Amino acid sequence: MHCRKCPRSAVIKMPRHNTALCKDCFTEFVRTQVRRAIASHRMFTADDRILVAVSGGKDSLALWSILLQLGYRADALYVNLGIGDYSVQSRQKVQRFTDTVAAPYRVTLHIHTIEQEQGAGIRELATLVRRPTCAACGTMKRYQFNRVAVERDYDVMATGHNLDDEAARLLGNVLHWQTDYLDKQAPVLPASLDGFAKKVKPLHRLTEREIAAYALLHRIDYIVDECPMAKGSKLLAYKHALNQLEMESPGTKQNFYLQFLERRAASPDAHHTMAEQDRQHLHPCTACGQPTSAEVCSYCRMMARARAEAGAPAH
Ligand code: Q46
Ligand code: ZN
Repeated sequence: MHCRKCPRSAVIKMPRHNTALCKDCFTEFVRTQVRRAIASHRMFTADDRILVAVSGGKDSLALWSILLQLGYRADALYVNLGIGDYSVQSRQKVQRFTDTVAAPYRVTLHIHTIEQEQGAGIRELATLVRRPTCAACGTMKRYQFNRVAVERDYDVMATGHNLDDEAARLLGNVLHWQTDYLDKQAPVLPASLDGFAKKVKPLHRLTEREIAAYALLHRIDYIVDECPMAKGSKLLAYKHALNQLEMESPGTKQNFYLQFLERRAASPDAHHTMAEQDRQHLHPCTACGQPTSAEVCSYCRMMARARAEAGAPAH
């Protein structure tokens, strides 16, 4: 099988683009998709300081590596969730990547360890506050990423969400007509008010398979196992369903998600409305100062409940 762009041998077949590419042409394809995402959604510029949320998985490490190679100033934050062996291994992968691939760029890796600061891992914390682990984890990660981005003065926070993640989330939101979530599902969430970091998803045009191939071809050593708490999640079921459709009809995922974005962008004042809504509904949490629509943010409520349940004095 030959590369469709040059005489070399192809290393990957890409049915959704009806093509096959060699390592160099595929690398260029991946970088072009990222550049396109950054430019068309005005995610950041070469002067901006970016904080990449890394988990040790292929998406976030590939994202960090691509941004550095494209010449962006990108540091990273790793939140250690304290989930047994999974967290031990993912922490090692992140550290190794920082010490090897990222080292020449003189980056900073920030680490937040939940067990150290909260006295328990995310599973124990979730049990204490009687919430599903992934819900508690989502609240925790959102809070810590936003806090570090704002406190350390980063211009923007980047996550490794890919096309499969976004299409699966869109499918879930559509199936349940979660219109509030649909409004918020964008590759860019603006820093609508003080205390809120701008959030971007530069990999949203690339599939999970393409990113895995990129990581493999560029010898990015990542944790292959999913977080054990992801087992049985709805999102995985939606991804599976979309993969079935994609096999039958290549391009389905991309059409579904990218056309959703195009249609929404065509509706007047889409982003303005989102920022405006935030300004109207959000104000500083009375406990920590981060933006929230309630008096006290969900993170502070969760931690207050954990302290109460553990019998420690709330503060
Ligand atoms: S890390 Fe956290 Fe995910 Fe693990 S506990 Fe659930 S939400 S599955 S992206
Ligand atoms: Zn708070």
